[in-house]
Formats: sequence, structure tokens, C-alpha cells
Amino acid sequence: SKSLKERLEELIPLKQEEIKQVKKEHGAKSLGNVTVDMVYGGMRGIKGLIWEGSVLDPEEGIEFRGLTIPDCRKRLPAADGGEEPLPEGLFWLLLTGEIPTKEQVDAISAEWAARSSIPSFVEDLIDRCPNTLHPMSQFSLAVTALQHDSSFAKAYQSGVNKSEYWQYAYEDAMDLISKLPAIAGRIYRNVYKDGKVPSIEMDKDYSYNLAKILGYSEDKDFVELLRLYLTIHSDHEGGNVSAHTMRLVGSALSDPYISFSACLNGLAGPLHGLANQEVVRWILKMRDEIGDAPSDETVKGYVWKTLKSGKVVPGYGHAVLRRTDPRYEAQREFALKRLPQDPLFKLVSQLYNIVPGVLLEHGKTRNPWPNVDAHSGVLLQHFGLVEQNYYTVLFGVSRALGVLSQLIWDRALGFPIERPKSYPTEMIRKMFNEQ
Ligand code: AMX
Repeated sequence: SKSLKERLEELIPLKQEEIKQVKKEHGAKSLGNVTVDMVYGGMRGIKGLIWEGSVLDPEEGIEFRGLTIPDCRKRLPAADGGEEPLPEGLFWLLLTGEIPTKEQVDAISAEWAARSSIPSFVEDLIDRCPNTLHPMSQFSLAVTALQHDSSFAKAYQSGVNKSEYWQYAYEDAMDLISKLPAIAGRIYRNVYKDGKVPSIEMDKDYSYNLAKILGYSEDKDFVELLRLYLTIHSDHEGGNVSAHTMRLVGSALSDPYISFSACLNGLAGPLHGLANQEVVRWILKMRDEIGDAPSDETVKGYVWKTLKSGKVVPGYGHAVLRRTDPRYEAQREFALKRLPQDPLFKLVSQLYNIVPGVLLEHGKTRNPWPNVDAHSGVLLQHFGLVEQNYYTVLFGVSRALGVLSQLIWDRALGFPIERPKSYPTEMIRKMFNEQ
């Protein structure tokens, strides 16, 4: 059967042709009106990006190339003896729009394992970071340093033809994804353990190897959790901070490493990926204050206290979604099946019953339902991965699959440098006062 790159090579001219047609037929049509409120409001609702891998419907949630999360859990290949989808398969799906065979997925696992080693200077760089430097900063710094070996940057310098850019972006993307477990694992071992980093096994899948390097591969349920986790955090269409940053920086033909490093810096913000760390911190604080079997009334009081002190309830709300995040639901199903008695999971479930009502009563939040981050940390806690500051690193490993697959397409489709128009407030006033 075909390799991923071979399949992509066949698909690219078809997509290029499709886009040519779409532009010819619909190029001059409007996608909607842009109001002044939208421009002041973080561009919410402005339809301004093309993103092939996934679409986020406010009511249905995320679809990866038309597949919902329950579809992916049913249809993407699982590991031998496992149930959850292998993220390798999701990467194939995101890139091609096609569901791979188990054989094709196994080939990706083997390729990622084979490309997994990192240069010794990057190891040294990570080892020299003080333990007090946030794991996300170490992550971003190490990814930037990997740029040393970027084939895209080298090809650009040597004057390669535009039509070949995607091939170098592809090689960098594959290398970068392959090296993330070694980087993420080293950071974890340095900051929280004795700094000894186990080696990757060439005949194992990506999630197993990441679990191994972190020190949790003996627990089969943890490995399964990681497969699910890496699948569901991968992509959330193009406008979220991490994805859009990747696209924007890449549009300057910055190579995949430095583009992804920028993406990670965006993911490290507390309103975005860092929310998973904030959620656990907030729940543990709640437990310290009101105990681990609080009444609903006491929990309600704690939620109100957070809101009244001018803080957000982490893990709730979303810029686009208007329902419980299907990524939350998938994790809840996992917990109900494998850790129903876990005391922190019980608190998470209790919050699920209480927080939406409080947020509705509070009346500000457009979406009172939980997002992906309301659940992920508690699952990791259950398996002993209790270091909250580390959680966003795992989110980042997963996000690489989504944003790098799109970056390959960006280069294949020859997308231009991004450059939206901006105005100062004074010009907005003049524009309309003079009418
Ligand atoms: N708790 C309290 N207030 C909230 C809230 C929450 N969970 N979610 C939204 N609000 C408030 C906003 O702060 C805003 O208040 P303001 O008018 O005083 O500025 C108001 O409700 C309206 O906001 P919105 O339109 O509902 O949301 P948004 O699109 O501006 O922001 C998000 C979306 C996710 C940043 C916001 O819901 C939030 O801060 N949630 C908590 C942090 C979080 O869980 N982030 C993770 C999101 C998922 C991800 O990216 N990983």
C-alpha cells in the first residue's frame, strides 16, 4: 500500500485544481459582513481563514475531515488489544481526508520511532534549564533549537522551487512530531524526576513511547488514555490561538519548527491551553477548602466565590462551542468506564451538574458548558501524573498533529503571507461620523 507521502503527492494536484475552480466560480462572493464590534471583539465570527483538517460547529462540536470524535473512536485503527484510536491514524486522516488501514498506521508508528532522536545540543539545552522554568517555556525553546536541522529552511536558502516547498515542510513535520516525545519526556524527567530518560522502542506506537518516556507505560489504561488524549486535542479548526499563530508565522515561510514554537507560546496562555493546569489547581483548592465530599450547595458557593472575585471558572465556556465539548464527553466516558470511583472524577462530575447553572445565573458567559480542559487534568492525576504545570505540554504534543498537517497543506497550496487590514480607533470614528 501507499505511504503517506505518496498519497499526499497524488492528492495535492487535485486540491490545487479544486481551489482554482472554487476561486473561479465563487471568488468574488461575500462570506459575510464585518462589523466594528467584530473587529473590537477579537475578530469573533469573521470568516477569514481556510483550514482543511477540521471544522468546529457550535452545536455539533469538532469534526476531523467530517468525522466526529465518536466516529474517530469507532473508525480509526486501535492498537492491538486496545480500543482507543491511535493518533497516527488521526494524523493520516487530517492530512488526506482518508481513514488509514492498520498497516498504514503501523508504518507511521515505525517511521516516527525511527526519526525520534534529538541532537545532543538540544538535550544539553533542556538539561541546563532551571527546574523553575515553566515546562511550556522549555518545550518552546527546545522546539526552536531543533530548527538547526530544518530541511525547509535549508531548501529555501538553496533556492528551491516553490512547488517543492511542501515536501520539505512534510519532512520537517514528520521529524518534529517524531522528536516531541524525546523533548517532552526529557523536560518531565528533569523537572519532576531524576533526569534519567528511558529510550524509545522502535516497534511500539507513539503514545506507548511517550508513556514510556514519562514513566507510565506499564499501566495499559494510561497508554490508552494517552492515545485518546493525543487524538482529541490535535485540531480545533483554524482560528484558535495556537492554530492561527502557527498559520500566521508559517505564512512568512518561517520553517515548521519556529512556526510550531510560536504555536506553543500561544497554547501556553491561561485562556487557551494552560486552562488544563488551571482547572486541576482550582479543583484541588476547592477540595482543600470544602473537603472531598462537599454538598452541592457548598460547591455552588465555591463557584460563586470564584466569579465574585473577578476570575473565570477554568474549563468552562468557549469562543465557538455552545454545548458540552465532545472532547469533554469522550474523556468522561473514559473515566466512567475505567475510573468511576476516583474521588477527583466525582468532584468533576459534581461540578458538571452545578457550574453551568451558576454561569447561566451569572449571565455573562455565552457558553456555560465545560470544554476539553475541564476533564483532562483529572484523568492524568488518577494515573499519578500529578504535576499540573506539565499538562499543557501534552496538549502541545497533540496539537502538533493538527497544525503541522495544515502547515504542509499551506505550503502545498501556496497560501500567501497573511496581512489583514487594521485601523486606529480615530479612523473608525471618522469613517462613520462623516457619513
Ligand atoms: N467563567 C467566568 N466568566 C466567563 C467564563 C468562565 N468560564 N467564560 C466566559 N466568561 C465571561 C468572559 O470573561 C466575558 O466577560 P467580560 O464581558 O467581562 O469580558 C463574558 O463571559 C463573555 O465571554 P464569552 O463570549 O462567553 O467567551 P469568549 O469567547 O470571550 O472567551 C473563553 C472564551 C474560553 C476564553 C472563556 O470562556 C474563558 O475564559 N473560559 C475559562 C478559561 C478556559 O477554560 N479556557 C480554555 C478554552 C479551551 C481551550 O482553548 N483550550
